[in-house]
Amino acid sequence: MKATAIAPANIAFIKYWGKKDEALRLPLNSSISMNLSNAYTTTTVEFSKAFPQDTINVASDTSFTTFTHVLKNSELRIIAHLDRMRKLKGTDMRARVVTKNSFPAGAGIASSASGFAALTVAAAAALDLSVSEKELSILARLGSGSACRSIPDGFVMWEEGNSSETSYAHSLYPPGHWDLRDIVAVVQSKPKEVGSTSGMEAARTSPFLEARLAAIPGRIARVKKALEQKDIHALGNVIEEDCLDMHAVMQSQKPPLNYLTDETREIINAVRRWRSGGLAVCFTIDAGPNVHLICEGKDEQVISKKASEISGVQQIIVNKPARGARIVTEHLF
Ligand code: 2P0
Repeated sequence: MKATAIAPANIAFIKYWGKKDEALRLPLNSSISMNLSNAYTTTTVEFSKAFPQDTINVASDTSFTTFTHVLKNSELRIIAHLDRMRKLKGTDMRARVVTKNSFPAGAGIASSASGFAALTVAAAAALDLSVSEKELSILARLGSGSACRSIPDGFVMWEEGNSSETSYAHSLYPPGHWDLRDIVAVVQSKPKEVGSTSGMEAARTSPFLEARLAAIPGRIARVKKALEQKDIHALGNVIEEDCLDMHAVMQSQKPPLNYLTDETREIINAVRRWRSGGLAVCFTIDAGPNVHLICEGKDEQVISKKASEISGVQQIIVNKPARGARIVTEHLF
């Protein structure tokens, strides 16, 4: 009753910010993302009648560190997710979970998408549940919304739906469809003060929310067309528009939420300069100050070099489009 899964983080081209049902994690809008090859979580889950309680460990390269009280919230979310999986199987067996991220803790890359996708797939296999990709995506969504997008391969669309059964992600294109890059310019590695779950609870207090939601269907169509035609300029226009609108919503919420720093703005300005100079690159930013630079594979080296030369950029992580969550044979314990 032991299984291990690996799942990628993903970067959203059309963002998820705000829920129409907090408990079911039903989003206010559909979103589109790309799975990331160099930012993933590996998770081993074992269920046994012999375990008196659930134990959750985060593996680092040299040791296993049990979650401390600081991470109590994450631990409770993980146990609630194990409860969901147990209920499906009709068992009360406790679990041992060991999880490890490919990216350093606090690299500023959200780990809830890759984390809950890997946990879902590993737990389903360990319990020998027979579930489809769609059902895995729905289950992952209940753990963390964006995790549903880390289940299918490559370029992925999360259909908002209007019930738990209709809100799930599916692949638009496999990873090999378009040789894109997401070059993450890390400017801050400390954990964010306001997490996405609590941050987006106030989305409805922004006067700009309705305007953004009204624009989403048109943007979804534009991203789909840009992906189909592999048009980096069209893709860049729409993803920057949606990213800046999401941050306008965040900044006009009550209380306001500002994730952008001087370093973030400096990189945005640099991207605009590079583009004026003829480079095909655009930016997108999640709930944190780090900037994701989206470009085609042929421009990876020049853009990575330029980004690493900006003062304040501590680290560069280069990602290609990746497969979704999958079972692997090598266990963490
Ligand atoms: C996204 N984010 O679409 C957006 C962009 C953050 C900014 O999905 O409450 O951690 O667990 O469903 O999945 C982060 O949201 O929130 C997120 P929950 P989640 O990638």
